[in-house]
Amino acid sequence: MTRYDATAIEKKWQDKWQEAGCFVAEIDRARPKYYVLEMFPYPSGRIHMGHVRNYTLGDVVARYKRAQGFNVLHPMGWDAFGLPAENAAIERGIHPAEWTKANIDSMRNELQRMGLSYDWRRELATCDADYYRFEQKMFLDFLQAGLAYRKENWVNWDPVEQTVLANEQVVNGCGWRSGAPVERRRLAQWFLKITDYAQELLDAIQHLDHWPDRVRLMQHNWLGRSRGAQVLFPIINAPPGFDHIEVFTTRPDTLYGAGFMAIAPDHPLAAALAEKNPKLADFIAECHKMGTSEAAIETAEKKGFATGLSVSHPFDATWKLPVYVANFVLMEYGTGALFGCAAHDQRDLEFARKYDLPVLPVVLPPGEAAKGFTIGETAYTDDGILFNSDFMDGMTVDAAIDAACQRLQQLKLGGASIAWRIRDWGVSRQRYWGCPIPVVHCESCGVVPVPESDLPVTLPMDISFDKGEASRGNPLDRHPTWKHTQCPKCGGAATRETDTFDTFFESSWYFLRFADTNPDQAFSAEAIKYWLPVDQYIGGIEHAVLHLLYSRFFTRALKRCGYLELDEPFYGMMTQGMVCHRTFQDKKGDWLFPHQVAQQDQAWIKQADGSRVTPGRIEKMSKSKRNVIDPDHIISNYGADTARLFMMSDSPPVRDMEWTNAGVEGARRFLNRLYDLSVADDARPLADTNTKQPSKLDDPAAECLKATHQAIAGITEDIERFRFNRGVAGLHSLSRAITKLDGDTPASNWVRRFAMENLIRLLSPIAPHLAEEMWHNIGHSSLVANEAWPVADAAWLVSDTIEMPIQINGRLRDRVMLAKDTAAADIESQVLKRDKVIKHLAGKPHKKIIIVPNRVVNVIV
Ligand code: ANZ
Ligand code: ZN
Repeated sequence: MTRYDATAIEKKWQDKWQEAGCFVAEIDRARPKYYVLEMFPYPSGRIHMGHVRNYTLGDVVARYKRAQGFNVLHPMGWDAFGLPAENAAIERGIHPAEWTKANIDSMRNELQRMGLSYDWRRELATCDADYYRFEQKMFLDFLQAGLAYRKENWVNWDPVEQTVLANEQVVNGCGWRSGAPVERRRLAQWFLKITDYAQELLDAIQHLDHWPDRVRLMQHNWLGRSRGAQVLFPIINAPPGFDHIEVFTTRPDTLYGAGFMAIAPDHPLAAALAEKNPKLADFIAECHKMGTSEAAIETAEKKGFATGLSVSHPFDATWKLPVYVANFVLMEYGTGALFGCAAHDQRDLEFARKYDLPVLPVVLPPGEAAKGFTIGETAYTDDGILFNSDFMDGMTVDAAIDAACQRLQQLKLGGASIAWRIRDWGVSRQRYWGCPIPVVHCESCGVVPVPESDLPVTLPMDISFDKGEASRGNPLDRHPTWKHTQCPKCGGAATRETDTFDTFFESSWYFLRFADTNPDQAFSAEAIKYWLPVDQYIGGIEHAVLHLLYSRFFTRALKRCGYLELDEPFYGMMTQGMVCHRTFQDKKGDWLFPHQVAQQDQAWIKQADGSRVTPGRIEKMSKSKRNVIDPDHIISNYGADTARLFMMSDSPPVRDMEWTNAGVEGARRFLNRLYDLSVADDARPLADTNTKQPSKLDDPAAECLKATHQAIAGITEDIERFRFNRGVAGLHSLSRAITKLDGDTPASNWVRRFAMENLIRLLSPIAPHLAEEMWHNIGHSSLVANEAWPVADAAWLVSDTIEMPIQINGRLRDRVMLAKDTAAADIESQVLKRDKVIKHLAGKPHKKIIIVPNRVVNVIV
């Protein structure tokens, strides 16, 4: 067996594609467009197997669609702002820009070695001012449109790092890097009004038919629409400035089961009471030590502080309820206050037992008698019939909710209402390596937007990341001169905003920028109209909520500001599974890299000293457990095509896959076999490229021809449905059929060529370099990358095909393969289209066509 030289041929064909400009995309209204996009990477320095899988998936789709005749846009760029660059600066003294640029260069090189069909002219890095200048302008437009605002907010504050942490960066109440207990602080931050679009974003999920259901559900839950009621509880002994507490409830039906009121520690009423009550102030301070995330609040012990205040019940003014400040009430949800109904809410039940508050059941489970029904350790949260509830007695929960809302409205103490779980998007980060927020702060004018003509506001390059206390907090803020500027409005001294944007800001519109490389404009409406939406987006499930939701919002916000006419940016979405590998530990329990381990007999051993290795579970590749395989190593040893093929052959894209040595070896062996098939063999030659199909096929040739058409149909369907692993199995079958076809006859030689050419076309999206080499080996000077996708002849797909002789005036002139029992009308039209028939008719009209079913066709002239 020949071993083809992957390194040599892969580089050669990459250069040829480049020379021929195969993947350059330009607007061409004569062809349908197809925009395929993989989530762009953070330039961490090296690609990992997750990238290889993601980008191979996208490349297979892109190459396939191109062959199908689509005008394909397939771009790549870099999500280049972010924290790791600053950490590198702190740890290694290298400037974030330099570190990022070097990483981009090496990762670009790695991606190019994979032979991905990108239009590299459209490459972008979000840290370039030529990119972020446009988003500064967008932000100014958002400000003008009322879509961006500044507000004080509670944040997670890392006292060591001197920075705000996202909820996800708080682990067990401590900063993920510093390990210091997180504090809560009030900080003025910039927000984007995603809540304005909550209903629209929710409604539109319904129409995202080409998205995974799981992602749609996650977005649905993240938006978190709750229907319920808003209720006013008059305060009996109210401090000045307050007269009622407003709550949001999903269960107004349970109002007669109310046992207490609870308000958030950050509720204005709590703050007012704390001014005169030091114990309450202490309690609130303690609550603030807890993180702000929902998870932190869910898991913390429920605690309350009795304020001494009471409210009266909206349905019965003589009924008093005590008011608590409670650590489980979020200021950011609903109205920051709730009424507790212990019988029908588990959290309220625990709270009531702890503080000895009444437990009053008002919903009766089906089949229970009202008399003797009590609540033990579990609240009853299901449907039932109302009791102990005056005008609602006997109603179902749904009917009672409506009745309660009506009554509240009559009493002018509330009514039906909706609450959302989603909050406005806080985009401020106290970081250097991000896009500067283009506003200045002026003593006399307040917050003033930077005039458009002064954009971009660029980052200063002379920035210090010295170790030590001085390096904490935002280096931009400590820069000696950068922030000092003039107020654009009054000309007085002013300071620049030193917060930079959350990096999700950049990734919320990069797919729009890819459509247009114009240096003067973020993108033209025309380019967006042609290329967008992205037809197929591919990436990790970890972005199911934030990135995808922010992008959907951003597109709508840009529409409102007149940038484009588009609502949904991503028509099709695919989330790929993870690349996994077995984990290994040595005798000391240290993790080992797979390349340090060998398999001997039935056991695993350490290569260095033969000592025993304990194999662990098959898990997602991760540096911490060292179960990683370096893509570069695989590409150098086996070639990119092998890596690509193995990625596609193992399992369907949405599922996790296990990377194994045996799998890679198998992929490489298969490619070697295919290569061999393309090398000239005197005993099994290929017909010349322009040979016509022989009129008669012997059985083995017909069988191979049938296998070819079946492979074309099957693999096309598999790629359409992202069943790439099945498509690879189809390639295996076709290669077996070709191998089986022996002999040197006109029929076999013709079929052999036909089968080989189609095999190569079908292989080309997955193993594009080898496909080019094989195409060249069988005598073509064109590029398969430019070849059209084959179409199967339906006649060969039916399991029962027959060969029908065609006679013209009783003389045999041609033969045609037809499905058994093909309808007479179909036979007629197929026969009359055939070259030989047309030739023999010589322009004369036929008088009639006699068909003997499944036997013979006779055309009478
Ligand atoms: C009374 C009640 C009775 C409630 C009952 C539930 C069951 P969802 O469904 O997630 O929207 N709530 C309201 N505001 C809150 C806040 N700021 N922090 C914490 N909890 C709050 O949750 C709505 C329910 O969560 C509301 O309905 C309220 O408790 C509580 F048998 O009101 B309910
Ligand atoms: Zn001013």
